[in-house]
Amino acid sequence: ELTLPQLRACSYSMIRAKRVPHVMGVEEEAVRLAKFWGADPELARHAGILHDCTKYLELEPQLELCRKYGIELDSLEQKAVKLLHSKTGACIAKYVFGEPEEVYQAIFWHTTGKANMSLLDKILYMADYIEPNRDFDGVERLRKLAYTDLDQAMLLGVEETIADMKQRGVPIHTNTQQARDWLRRQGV
Ligand code: DGI
Ligand code: FE
Ligand code: FE
Ligand code: FE
Repeated sequence: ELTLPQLRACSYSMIRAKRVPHVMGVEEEAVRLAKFWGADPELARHAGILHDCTKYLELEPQLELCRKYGIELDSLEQKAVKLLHSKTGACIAKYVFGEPEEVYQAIFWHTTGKANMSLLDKILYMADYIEPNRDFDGVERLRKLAYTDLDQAMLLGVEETIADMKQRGVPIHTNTQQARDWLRRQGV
């Protein structure tokens, strides 16, 4: 069992220095959201610390980790390396750092979202989106909404992500679409 400073040091050593402030911000925001919405702040903290730990692996080592841990990939995931770090990060969190299933799930779904997300899944997804170092048009509105109506904030976040990817000509993953459809059906 690692102490928190040890866990942070491990995670930061796996990524580039320029990403460390983002990961610190996600830890802080995830803890704040968890306290506010009644999730376990320590699970949120661990998910935040580790969520991007495999962000800088190339496609081949990402695919190798997916094979090693039995993660099945669809055709988009096999070529879109950005979709893999959430899955491989989840595996490292669980099988290397011994994190519980809830942390595994939250990290696994933090990039695309999915239908039927848990409270902790939503908290990590939103913390990644609105942590204090994020700066984009509309971030203040999303920050307010995340502490007013978490599902509304999720829907807005997923819809903005989809609009952004459409604009850039990037294919949208089915899990991202299913996250949006599910959030819309929640009547938000
Ligand atoms: O790891 P971060 O940069 O902190 O954030 P993230 O894990 O949310 O990853 C964002 C990246 O993931 C961004 O480059 C777009 C990509 N992404 C998210 N959803 C989809 C996607 N890429 C594709 N092709 N399809 C998606 O649905
Ligand atoms: Fe990420
Ligand atoms: Fe994100
Ligand atoms: Fe992130």
